[in-house]
Amino acid sequence: MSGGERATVSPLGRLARVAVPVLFVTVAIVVALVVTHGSNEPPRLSVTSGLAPESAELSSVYLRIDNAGGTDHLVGVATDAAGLVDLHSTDGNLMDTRGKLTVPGHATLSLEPGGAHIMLDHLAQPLTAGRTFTVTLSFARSEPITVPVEVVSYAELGRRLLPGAEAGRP
Ligand SMILES: [Cu+2]
Repeated sequence: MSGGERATVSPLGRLARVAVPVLFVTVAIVVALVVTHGSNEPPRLSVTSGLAPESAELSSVYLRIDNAGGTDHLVGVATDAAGLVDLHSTDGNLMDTRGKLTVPGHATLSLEPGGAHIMLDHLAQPLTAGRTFTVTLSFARSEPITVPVEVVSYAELGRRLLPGAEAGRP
């Protein structure tokens, strides 16, 4: 009998069981919104000039995006040099087309051999060493940025992007 009474929950108790978690969730959401908004500082991007290996058909663009502000996303790339431009990530030999690449806040996004890169297909004309063209990068938050890209031989690309390997450092 007394056991049955202990199992009985009063209407107020039932309300508390529902209201307390709802209150906690509500507070958590509000705190999350305030924190998110508080850290929502504008991105401050600067982009290095790019390098592209010479090719008659298919090439890549490597460059570095430095961000002295809040997070942004690289959402598109345009160039007259190619009919098809994509953002790719590389996992081993696998290239995946990506819709966007995150540019972390107060950090650098490096597009480099073996990692994420801009893929150029259906080249308007063969890319020969010494040529330059431009790419325009579009971002979710920042204004578009146009930078020059220099076409170099694969050997030169290695020297410029992998100086450690060239110098024989461990
Ligand atoms: Cu690719």
